[in-house]
Amino acid sequence: MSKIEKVEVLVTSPGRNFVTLRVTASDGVVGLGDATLNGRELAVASYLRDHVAPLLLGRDPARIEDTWQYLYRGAYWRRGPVTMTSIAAVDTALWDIKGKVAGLPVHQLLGGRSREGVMVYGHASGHDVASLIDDVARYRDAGYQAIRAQAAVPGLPGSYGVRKGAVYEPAATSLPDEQLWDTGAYLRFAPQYLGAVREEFGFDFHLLHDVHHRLTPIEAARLGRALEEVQLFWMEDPTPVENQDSFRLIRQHTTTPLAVGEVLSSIWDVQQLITEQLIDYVRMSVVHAGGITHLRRVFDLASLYQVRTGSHGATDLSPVSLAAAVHLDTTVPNFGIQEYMGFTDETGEVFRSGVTFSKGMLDVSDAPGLGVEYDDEAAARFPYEARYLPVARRLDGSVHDW
Ligand code: EZ4
Ligand code: CO
Repeated sequence: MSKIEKVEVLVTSPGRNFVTLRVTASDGVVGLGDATLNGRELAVASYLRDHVAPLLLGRDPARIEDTWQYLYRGAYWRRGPVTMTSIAAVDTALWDIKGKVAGLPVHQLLGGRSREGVMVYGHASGHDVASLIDDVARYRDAGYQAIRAQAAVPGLPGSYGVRKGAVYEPAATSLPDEQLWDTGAYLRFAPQYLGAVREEFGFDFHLLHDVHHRLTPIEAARLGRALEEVQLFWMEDPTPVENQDSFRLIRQHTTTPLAVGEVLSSIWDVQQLITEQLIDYVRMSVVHAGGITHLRRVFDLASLYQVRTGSHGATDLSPVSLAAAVHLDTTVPNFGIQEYMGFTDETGEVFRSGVTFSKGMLDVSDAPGLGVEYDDEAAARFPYEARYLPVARRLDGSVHDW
C-alpha cells in the first residue's frame, strides 16, 4: 500500500494570492488541491499545515471518502469556509493522485463524459453603458455563448464587477477598499443597462447578472420582475443567503431564474434552497465546498429537484480547482454552466493546466489526474502579499453587504 509521505502548503501570488496543497505518496505520485480563500488565505494555510498535515502522514491516499469523513467528523467543529476549504484541498489532491495511479483523467473516475464540453460564461463590464456594450461585443467575438454583464452605477465609483485591468480582481488593496452603495440608484440603473445589451445584441446568447448580495428579498423580487423581459439566464445572489427561507419571497414574485451559493461550504447550507426548489442553479465550488467528493453530493441532491449546477469560477479559484470543476462538470447530468474569468499570464506561469477554451466551452485534457502542474521556480518569484476584498458602505456610512 502506498502511503502519504509529504504534505506541503504552497503560498504564491502570481497576480493574486493562491494557496495550494501538494500531497506526495510513497510511490512518488503527487496530487494538487486548491486551498485559496480570498482575503483569508493564511488561515487556511495554517489549518492545513498545523492541523491537517500531521493527520495525513502515513494514510492510504486511495481512501478518499474515508479521509473526507475523518477530517469532517474528526474536527468535531462542523462546516465553515476555513474548514471546508481545507478539506477540499485534501480531497482534490487525493482525486488527482487516484487518477494518476489509475492512468485516467479524473472525469473518467467520476463516470466518464456526459458532454463534449462545458459551457462557460465570461464577465463583461463597463464604467458606463457604451463601454459595457463594447465589452459584451468583445466576449461575443471571442465565441462566448453566455456573458455576465455589470456596469458601474452612476455616482458610485468602484461598483462591484467592473474590470479595470485585463482581468477583474476585487481583492486589490493591502487593506479593504471602502466602496459606496446606493440601492435606489442601482435598482433604477440595472434594468436600463441590461435592456440596452439586449437591444444591441438580441437574444441569441445567454445573459447573466450578479446582484452580489446587495438587496433585501422584496427589492430583489422587484428587480427580478423588472428583468423578466431581458430574459436572464440567471440573477445571481439577489439577497444574502444566510436565511435560506428568504428566497421564497423572491420566488413568489418572479420567474427570473435564481443562482446562489458561491459563499457556501456544505450541503446543509443549501438543503432548503434545493429541496424546496427556491433556486435554479447552485453556485458552490470544489474549493470552498469540501472538494469533488462533497460537491458531487450537493449536485446529486440538486438533480433530484431540477436544480442545475453553475459553479463559481472567479479569478480567486486557482487553475487547480478550475480543472477539478471542469472534470466534474463534464460528468454530471444536471450541469448548467461554469463561471470562467480567465487568469493573468503570471498565474499561467505557476499553474500549467491542460484545460482548453474553444467556442465558449472549456474542456479537460486526457492527462491522468487533474492535468495541472505546479512550477515551484515560477511560484518563488511571486511572494505572498496581503490583499483584501472591499467592504461596502451605504450613503449614510453604515456597512452594507459587499
Ligand atoms: O466576488 O470571487 O460571481 N463571482 C463573484 C466573484 C466574487 C469573488 C470573491 O472572492 O461574485 O467576483
Ligand atoms: Co458572484
